[in-house]
Amino acid sequence: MVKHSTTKSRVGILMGSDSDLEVMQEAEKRLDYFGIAYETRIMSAHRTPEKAAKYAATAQQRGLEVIICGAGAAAHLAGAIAANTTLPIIGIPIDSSSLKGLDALLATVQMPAGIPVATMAIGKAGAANAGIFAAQIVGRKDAKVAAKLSEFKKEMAAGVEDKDRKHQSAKRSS
Ligand code: RP5
Repeated sequence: MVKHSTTKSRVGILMGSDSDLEVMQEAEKRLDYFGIAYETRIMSAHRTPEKAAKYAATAQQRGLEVIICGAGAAAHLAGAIAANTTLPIIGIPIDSSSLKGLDALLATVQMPAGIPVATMAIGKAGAANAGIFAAQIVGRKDAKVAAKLSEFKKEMAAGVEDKDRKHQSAKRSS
């Protein structure tokens, strides 16, 4: 599966298998919200190692600013991509195995010194945060994205205030 925007992609979203797609769509949704062009690709550190290495090695010259990698089980995708580029890499451990992502978390987070991977939480929350974190990186050079990030935080706070108001008034009327 390949998703191409009409404008040039600034973020790459990679996943080890199409079985990761439901989780990784949480990252896509956030990038859509912030209006950031991205491309989504399926490639694997184990099953298509040469393709993954080539993707990483050419990413910067193709205009990507950050790469999000999601993988489950013995998850080496984020580390393998980080090994072949100086772009910032965000890793998402996917809860696709019988160990429910704990294996992927340890494989993604325990990088040796010199090859950093910014590792998010396991599963959908991690994918959502990866999208937001990528926007924060892009937003350092893009005022429109930076403004949208501030707006996003305010909207989130307003949502919590609203829940609190509803909860208080439900308690009063019970
Ligand atoms: C990993 O193995 C993938 O990222 C996926 O989470 C997991 C299972 O892959 P499939 O067997 O569903 O293709 O490489």
